[in-house]
Amino acid sequence: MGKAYRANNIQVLEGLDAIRARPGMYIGSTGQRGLHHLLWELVDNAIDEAANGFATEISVTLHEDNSVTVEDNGRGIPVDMHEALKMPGVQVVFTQLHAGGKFNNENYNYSGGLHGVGASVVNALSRWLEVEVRREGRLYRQRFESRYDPQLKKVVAGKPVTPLEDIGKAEGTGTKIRFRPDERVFEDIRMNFDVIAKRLKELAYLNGGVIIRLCDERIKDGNNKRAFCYDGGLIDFVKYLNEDKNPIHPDIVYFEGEREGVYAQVAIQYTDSYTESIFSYVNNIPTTEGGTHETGFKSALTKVLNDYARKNGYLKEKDTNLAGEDFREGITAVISLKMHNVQFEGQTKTKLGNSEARTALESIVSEQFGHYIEQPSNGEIARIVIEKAIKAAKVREAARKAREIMRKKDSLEGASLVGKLASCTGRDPRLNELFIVEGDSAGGSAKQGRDRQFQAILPLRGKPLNVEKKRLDQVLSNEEFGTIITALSTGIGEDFNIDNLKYHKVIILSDADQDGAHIRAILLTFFFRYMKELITNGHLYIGLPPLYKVSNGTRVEYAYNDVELKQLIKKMGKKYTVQRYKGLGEMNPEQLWETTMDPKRRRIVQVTIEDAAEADRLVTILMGNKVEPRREYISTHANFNKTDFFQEMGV
Ligand code: 0RA
Repeated sequence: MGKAYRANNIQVLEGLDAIRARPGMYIGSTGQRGLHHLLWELVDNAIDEAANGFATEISVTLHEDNSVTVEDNGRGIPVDMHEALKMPGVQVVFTQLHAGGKFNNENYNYSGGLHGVGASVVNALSRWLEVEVRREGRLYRQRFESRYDPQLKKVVAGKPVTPLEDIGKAEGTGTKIRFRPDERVFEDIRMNFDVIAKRLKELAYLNGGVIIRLCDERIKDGNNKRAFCYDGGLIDFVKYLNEDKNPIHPDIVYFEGEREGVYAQVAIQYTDSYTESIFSYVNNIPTTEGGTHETGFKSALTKVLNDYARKNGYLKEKDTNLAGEDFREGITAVISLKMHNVQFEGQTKTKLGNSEARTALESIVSEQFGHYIEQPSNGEIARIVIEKAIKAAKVREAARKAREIMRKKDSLEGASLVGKLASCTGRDPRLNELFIVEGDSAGGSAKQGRDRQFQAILPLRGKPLNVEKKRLDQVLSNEEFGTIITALSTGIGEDFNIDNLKYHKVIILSDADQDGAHIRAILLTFFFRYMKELITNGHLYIGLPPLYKVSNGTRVEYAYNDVELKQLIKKMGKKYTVQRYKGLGEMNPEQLWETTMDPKRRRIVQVTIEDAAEADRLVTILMGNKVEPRREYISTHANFNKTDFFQEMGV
């Protein structure tokens, strides 16, 4: 082995060791999320190969030993010698940080900073990794391991334990990578079938025509395989999102275009719903917080439709233009961008910041959608959309008046409008908490049991209005929601301003029964539809009350689930009594404080939106007009316990 080679090697190993020293910097965390990032990294590379027209099929296999295989039928990673590094291309890709063609440009932030960091990161954080490449009629293989070195007294990451070997003849081309996440790095190395299936399905929609397979060999009951392939791409995505809604025109509008290095695809279909469902992606990454591309899309959509409405007599000379939000009532749209030098901003780094994306979308949508709508055969769609918007504008005006009245009432009656609200004395919103409590009796206990310095209580009487079936003006004039909106001070919908939020923790507290689950679902739907930022900024929580009280004369303890109950009973000894709480109202103020409100002892779960498109679909199914899909959904997801419920809802 020559001197130069050794020198090279040392440098390489230091690179991978740096990844192991700070995994969080490369994959975000060493929990479930970070673990799955390893897989996304490899899937991204394969998708890239497919998106560029070199691969048609990608498969992911979860093995019994928790290793994972990602295979594609692309060109295969190059096997020839890298001149400067004096090692085969394959070895470069797996041992050099940021190696590989797509990382040559430092600013080419392909995927938002967390994944897209290179196959070398996967190697560094794996116990072992094996790669097979089929190219030019031959099969090649190389293996890497992360082993403990007793001399160095540490694990040396991702070291090649074989050279790249020519195994023999082979047909076709492609890359197959199998890796075992290292249990010395990750809290748990078991990947989640549902999480992976959901993301692969999304990728199949975003990359129309690519066949993506998933097989979980750890599942033995037969239902362990999925295959996704959507020749219609975004068109099929919109169809899927609207499956349980009522479209008001049969054809899905689709167009694509490229400007200033931004390639954009857009699919649109309107339904009779009152909500706006726009989902955008940049390089296959969801931009949940929107950004410049959505802004450009919206402004062009508004302009094209206003121009058309005026030209075709829907708007008279004296009429003012319709507002953007009017043209977006009932819209379902997916926007997918491919571009370089992506800048992500916002609280959760899911907001696109590139200004060229705004101008590109403005230009593409104006031209293509303008052209589409001008076709005489599309006059019917134009009429339907514009008439819906005119109706929406009228309702918006009514809602504005309702809001006006509420504001006046507000300033006149001050706190008495929120008469039911027991506010707190502290004035720092960052420290303050608002409990939205089911029922007057629980509300009463909460008011007495709380720490009034930072905890405010808002009791809800009966079931609130199901907002999914209502228009904004009806939501605003509803007493329960009116009170919540006033208490939070943020405004709602387009007026929503997170800076005015009076309580940085908003905690929903409902009973652990069917009714409580329904009330919680309605409240989640309300926040999801009208105050999404409350969720994306991490302010919304669900409080978990205990299910059982166990006492044995001397001690009283609480159990929050059946497993805990069993453990408690064991601990308590022979003589004990168990009380099952049927509702929050059964607890006295002290008990409610101890079990559910005291920050030191309570259990609360933060509500998050992992996948906005899926969350939207589920909210529609669970809260919308169509009864059949809901029945079906509930019967196929029979295990409807509390925690499952909001996981299932996707929020
Ligand atoms: C660099 C160059 C070439 C292919 C790839 C990378 C490649 C990487 C991965 C990772 C997973 N699957 C992949 N497939 C291909 C092409 C070199 C050439 O043939 O010209």
